[in-house]
Amino acid sequence: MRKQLKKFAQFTALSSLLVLSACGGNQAAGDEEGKSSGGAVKADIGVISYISGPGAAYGEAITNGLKLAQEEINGKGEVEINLVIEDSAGKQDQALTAAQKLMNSENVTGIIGPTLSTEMNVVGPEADLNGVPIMGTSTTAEGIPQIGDYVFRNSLPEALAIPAAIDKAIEKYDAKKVAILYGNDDVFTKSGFDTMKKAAEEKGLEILTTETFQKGQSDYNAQLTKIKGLKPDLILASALYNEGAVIMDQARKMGIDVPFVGGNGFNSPEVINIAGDAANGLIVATPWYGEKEDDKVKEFVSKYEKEYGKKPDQFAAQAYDALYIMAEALTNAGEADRDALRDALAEIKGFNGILGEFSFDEEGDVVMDPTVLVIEGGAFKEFN
Ligand code: 1QQ
Repeated sequence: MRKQLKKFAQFTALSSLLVLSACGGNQAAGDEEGKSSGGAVKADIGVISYISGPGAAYGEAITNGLKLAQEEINGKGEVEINLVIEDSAGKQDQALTAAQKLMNSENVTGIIGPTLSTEMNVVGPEADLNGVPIMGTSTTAEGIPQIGDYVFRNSLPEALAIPAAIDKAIEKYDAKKVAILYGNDDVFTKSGFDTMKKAAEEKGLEILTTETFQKGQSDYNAQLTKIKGLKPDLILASALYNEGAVIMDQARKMGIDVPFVGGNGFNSPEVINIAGDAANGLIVATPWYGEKEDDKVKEFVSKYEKEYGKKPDQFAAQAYDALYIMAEALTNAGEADRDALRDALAEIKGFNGILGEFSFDEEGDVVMDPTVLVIEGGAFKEFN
């Protein structure tokens, strides 16, 4: 039970809270109670997002989802959230600087982000140490909520997504032999690899080869030539979209036409934008399916399209739900206080969002049933 209520219980957090309080407290701007004149809880929520650089489409979707949720939440009057958005450019050092700035701001009650697990691995421990609740909306590597009691996520872990996608691919293609390709310099892509290897072994698949690459790599000829020669039934690839799309493009150009199975990083429209038809045959599991027959989903999709001129992806949807979860926790906390928010977050159960029903488990992790999608004819479709 790592996420139990811990008011007055954790002395390290309490003492760092006192230090921060001594620097001016942590209530939202406005009056001393952290409430608006109408009695709504007022809070600044810091956001650390990947807004510039090669993975900027992730951060763009996330901030769009947050802003849409913010507008709706503030319109309802129970909570008044001010988003303080910082760009991390997908880099650990920049994410940490952003986090420090936000944590030092007396008005910031909680933080949403950062975008990458690689970033959360440095930011999470810092937030935990300072007693600032932090929630990733897209951090899916193993072990993120286990960083500490103040660290949460509402994103579908790779450990749930990848086995679901592999199962469907095996069923459909009677797959027996796979090749694995993964980025070995990123927390998320490495964790995705661990999950792929474990899932492949458990399902009795033969792993013909394991190939690696690095961020920003542009030539995958060596890895793909080897994979092609081994004739796998499937390629399991753990990549962010920027590298993943280029890998698929080069694979198809070399005549590799077998399906790819990817993790959360691949579930971005950017894969199709970059790779075009070469993206066909990519299978991913997702917590978000925009075609769902559900009034909340439909309303979100139509509002998002109207506001931003494109369909929301998984990253927008997860961020949208995340701010609603924060708002519900702030309402339940009844004040803009970091410890009270942490405790209220830990208690969220049966939250009904656009991703379906959501609860945190005892470790602040997510339990959800993903939908498996495949890219066909240049679009994500349900994979049956
Ligand atoms: C992680 C991810 C990425 C795909 C986020 C964009 O899941 O880094 O954990």
